Amino acid sequence: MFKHTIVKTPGESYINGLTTSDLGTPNYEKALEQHEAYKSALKKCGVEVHEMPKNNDFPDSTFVEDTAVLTPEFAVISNPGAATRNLEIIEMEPAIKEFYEKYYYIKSPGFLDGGDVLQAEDHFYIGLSERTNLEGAKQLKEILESENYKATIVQLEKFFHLKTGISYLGNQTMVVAGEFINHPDFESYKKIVVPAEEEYAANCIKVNDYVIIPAGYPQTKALINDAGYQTIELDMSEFRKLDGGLSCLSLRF
Ligand code: CIR
Repeated sequence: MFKHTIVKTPGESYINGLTTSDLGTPNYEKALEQHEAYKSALKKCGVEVHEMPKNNDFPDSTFVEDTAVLTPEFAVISNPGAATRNLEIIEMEPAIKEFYEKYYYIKSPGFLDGGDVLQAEDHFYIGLSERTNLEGAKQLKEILESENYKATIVQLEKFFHLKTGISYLGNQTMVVAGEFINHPDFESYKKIVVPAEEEYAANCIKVNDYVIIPAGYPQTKALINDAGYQTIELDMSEFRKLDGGLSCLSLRF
């Protein structure tokens, strides 16, 4: 069970954040409303929501997931791979230290975004992407193995971050899209296969008794419900415009 989450309010500069999508400029007011709804959904899932204040120096800093990897026993402060995001960790580090006594760091020349790290029970999958390099992935693998977790490094082909295309729902069940549908590293899991036209819905989060999914993906919702999970749908339009998904907006521990 998760007890805590950390989120960060988007600042007005959010509209200038990084993106590879052509979905247009986010509407700041709408992003704030969607962020409020996200916090309410987390609370419905029974977790405490610790909110960090906005920081307009870092347009993408509402995507807190990329700054750390958290386990029940220790925290790893990441070394985000985008130059404009790297210093987000300066504010995140003290926030995380309020909850953890044991922490590690990913250090240059290793780079790693938390969005490239997926935990399935005691096994972590670490994606190699535009943001996470082999050196960063190896550092994390070594940390995790020293703490008795398993770790597998996965080369991404098309997805932005590992978790853009795959989520873990517990009970050995993965939600998979695109290159992960038949990926050998995930062969042993039960799979909920996201149809190509609903690929964005592959980034969903299981928070205690609910799976939070993006609104507007009825086939994926039905598949997740049929597998026995209760869902909460959230409009994510303004975060999607900057390549963000549900997992990116919080650290859960
Ligand atoms: C970025 O390019 O870093 C942000 N615009 C989106 C980050 C999304 N984070 C995530 O998938 N974990």
